[in-house]
Amino acid sequence: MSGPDDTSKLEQFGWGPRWAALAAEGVERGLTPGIILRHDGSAVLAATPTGRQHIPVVPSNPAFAVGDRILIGTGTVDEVLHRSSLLQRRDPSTGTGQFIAANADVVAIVCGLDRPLRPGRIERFSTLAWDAGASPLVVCTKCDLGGDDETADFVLRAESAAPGITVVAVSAQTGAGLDDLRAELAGKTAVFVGESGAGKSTLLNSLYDHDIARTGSTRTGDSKGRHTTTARQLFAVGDFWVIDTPGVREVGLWAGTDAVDTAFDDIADLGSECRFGDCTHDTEPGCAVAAAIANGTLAPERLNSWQRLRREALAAELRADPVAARRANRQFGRMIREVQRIKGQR
Ligand SMILES: Nc1nc2c(ncn2[C@@H]2O[C@H](COP(=O)(O)OP(=O)(O)OP(=O)(O)O)[C@@H](O)[C@H]2O)c(=O)[nH]1
Ligand SMILES: [Mg+2]
Ligand SMILES: [Zn+2]
Repeated sequence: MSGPDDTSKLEQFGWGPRWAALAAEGVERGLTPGIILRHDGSAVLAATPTGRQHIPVVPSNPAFAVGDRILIGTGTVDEVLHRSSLLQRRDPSTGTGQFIAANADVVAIVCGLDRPLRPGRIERFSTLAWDAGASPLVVCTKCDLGGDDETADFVLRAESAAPGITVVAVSAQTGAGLDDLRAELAGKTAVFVGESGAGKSTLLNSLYDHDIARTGSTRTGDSKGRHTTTARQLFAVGDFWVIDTPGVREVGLWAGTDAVDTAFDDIADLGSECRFGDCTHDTEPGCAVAAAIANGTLAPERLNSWQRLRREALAAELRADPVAARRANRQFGRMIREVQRIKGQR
């Protein structure tokens, strides 16, 4: 029998002891725990102990995102439980932060081999991931379309855009690399981001081994997608979870400068050797970054991206409310990055 205390329907979507503890006090007050599975703007679909429930979004609700663990009162979202991460981007229409997903451990940046690799997107999404308090992961998909050399070159270019970040090459069509990806995601929640048509939903379906998400063909000629996925949605896929998202045209930065430095830790490391502590690596004497570019160990594009993203992050920081939670998330991002670095040294 399933009653309000039976959380097995929630566990299926990643509910566990941590969430039960955070929800306990609210549940005692008679609130129902839930997980937001889908957000359609005016309503959300939530998993609850008694099954799925559509909940209208009303202006007095706290802001929430797919993946959020919530407490439901009389048909409305009363509370959002403290998040472990929150992925946001700058909303191109309002210029402020827009929630993409909550409580994801991994931001999987999906790049299709049928289109040019855009390092700028990888840099932007990994910055957003660190800012969110999640780890970036690059997934190069549609590898069946390229030969071994082409795939290796694509992966190499992805690695240069995201030094130190894991890059997995897969094909949803042949199944190549899927087990590597499953191993990366085991026990975690990943949010799939990337251009429309990159192959996010198809990849989700192949990982699940059944069609659970709708996919669409790309335009012939330029391989552009048709914005098939229209809402963010959380899926349970065996021993991990995936939040599929609609492809976005623009990845506006809504992140702190700390997150930029975490994504560009090659520059941050070099920067610690500059003569001036606040060196902008522009025209200052004794600049270790300029020296690395001169001797060919750092690509000049890397510095250009860092400068551009830092300016954008600074603007976002000035606009954003400096809520303590965001700061805490960034510190968490730095910490996991540090742990990964130590692991990489072993
Ligand atoms: N050859 C090949 N084609 C693929 C692969 N993965 C996806 N595709 C094709 O790429 C097209 C777009 O795939 P989708 O999964 O809908 O792309 P999406 O990233 O979810 O796009 P949006 O929902 O619009 O953001 C479809 O025609 C897929 O069949 C793959 O591994 N190999
Ligand atoms: Mg899709
Ligand atoms: Zn410098």
